[in-house]
Amino acid sequence: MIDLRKLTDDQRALVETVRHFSETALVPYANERDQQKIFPIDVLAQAGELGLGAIYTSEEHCGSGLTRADTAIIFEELGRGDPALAAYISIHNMVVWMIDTFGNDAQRAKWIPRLASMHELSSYCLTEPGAGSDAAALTTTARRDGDEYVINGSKQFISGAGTSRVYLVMARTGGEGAHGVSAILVPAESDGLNFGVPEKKMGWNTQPTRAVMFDDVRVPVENRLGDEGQGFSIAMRGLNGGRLNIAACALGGAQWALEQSIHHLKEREAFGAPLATKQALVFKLADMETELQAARLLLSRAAEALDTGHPEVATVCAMAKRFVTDAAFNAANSALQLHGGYGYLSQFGIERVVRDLRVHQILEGTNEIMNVIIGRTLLEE
Ligand code: FAD
Ligand code: 2MC
Repeated sequence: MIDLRKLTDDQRALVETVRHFSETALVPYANERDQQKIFPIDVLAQAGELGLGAIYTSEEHCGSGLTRADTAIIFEELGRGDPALAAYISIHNMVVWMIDTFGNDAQRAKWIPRLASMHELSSYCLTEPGAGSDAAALTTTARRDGDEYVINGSKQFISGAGTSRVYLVMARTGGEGAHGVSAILVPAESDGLNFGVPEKKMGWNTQPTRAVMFDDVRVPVENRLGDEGQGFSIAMRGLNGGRLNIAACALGGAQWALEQSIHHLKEREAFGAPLATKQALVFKLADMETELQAARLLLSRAAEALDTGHPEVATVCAMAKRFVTDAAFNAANSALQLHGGYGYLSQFGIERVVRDLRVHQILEGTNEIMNVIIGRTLLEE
């Protein structure tokens, strides 16, 4: 659990507000939303009213202007309530921050107020059917035609697709490799923009995942963020923070599963005494708590690296993403074991958290790719 004593007064107030939202608007409904595959956009609008649509976007441009350290705390609290929905809020925040950081005044004025309120939603479109981990191999093209780009190709696994009002699309405007990519905002109403059927998934059922197809989609050149060729770098810089948020959501889910396990071991009796009298089981709780505390420390160190512009920020964020999401999944899986057969039943919510957390080891860069990034830094001269 986040140690409230270590927080500033402002951070403590923030945690209390977000915790209340998480406990009232997310926890009680997470199981049903998972089972019915409900993406609760009304709840997202409530989150927007609390300032959760543009958490680390500057206040000057309608954001909440919070630090990445504050953001990690917020996503842990949201993740306690519903890791999958929290993760969608994280992806939306990543897009809004990218518009704020790399957009011009007109783009900020047009998009940020409506996205910050979460009455309108956004999606981040990097992955393609033929380019996942090797993202710089993407083949979706944006051909310049006068004052417009004509976009053709398809994106795979896009969170929020079909519901979002705007898609931030990484597309090829130049030659091969990372430097031929640009980041372009594509409004939902664009002609030629189509969506695949909602994917059937192991988890993350409280937000939709669909393919996005572009068939001669025309958007004005003014929809491009930054210069031509900067899109890959913009996408990666967005992901540094995104990886921390995704990790924080997983940490929150695991923390909730740990709390449920403590309660269960105290209440459940076997062999004439509560399970909490069995040292083997208490050792498991001790391991979970220790791993999660270590994860929280690494996460806060990486958030600080983003806040202070650490020169190796990409590597520090990769380490945190890898370690925290592995620790969180393992803790949630242990919680399932500690609950015995009840852990396997949907009504207790533990199996949902295990299913939801599994994908945090895969998306926003797989944990193997995080090791590629860390390994490269180790071998640099
Ligand atoms: P691959 O790249 O094919 O990898 C397959 C396996 O090979 C993995 O284990 C990988 O780690 C390993 N591997 C690949 N290369 C190496 C290497 N060099 N060294 C070692 N191991 C390697 N993408 C978006 O752009 N936007 C979204 O909103 C989004 N949401 C998603 C939501 C869900 C539910 C899912 C499942 C995915 C989402 N993604 C999204 C895509 C996600 O980022 C990719 O699935 C992920 O980056 C991995 O790409 P891939 O699936 O093509 O796997
Ligand atoms: N931060 C800042 N800049 C970065 C960066 C990072 N994390 N990663 C790469 N860059 C820059 C890099 O510095 C280089 O810039 P320059 O040439 O100007 O110096 C440029 O980007 C190209 O980088 P590389 O030369 O490292 O490119 P390469 O193709 O070798 O590998 C790799 C890049 C594997 C690290 C990248 O493709 C990657 O992160 N793959 C994982 C893909 C991914 O994370 N997908 C997530 C999709 S979103 C999602 O899942 C959601 C749920 C939203």
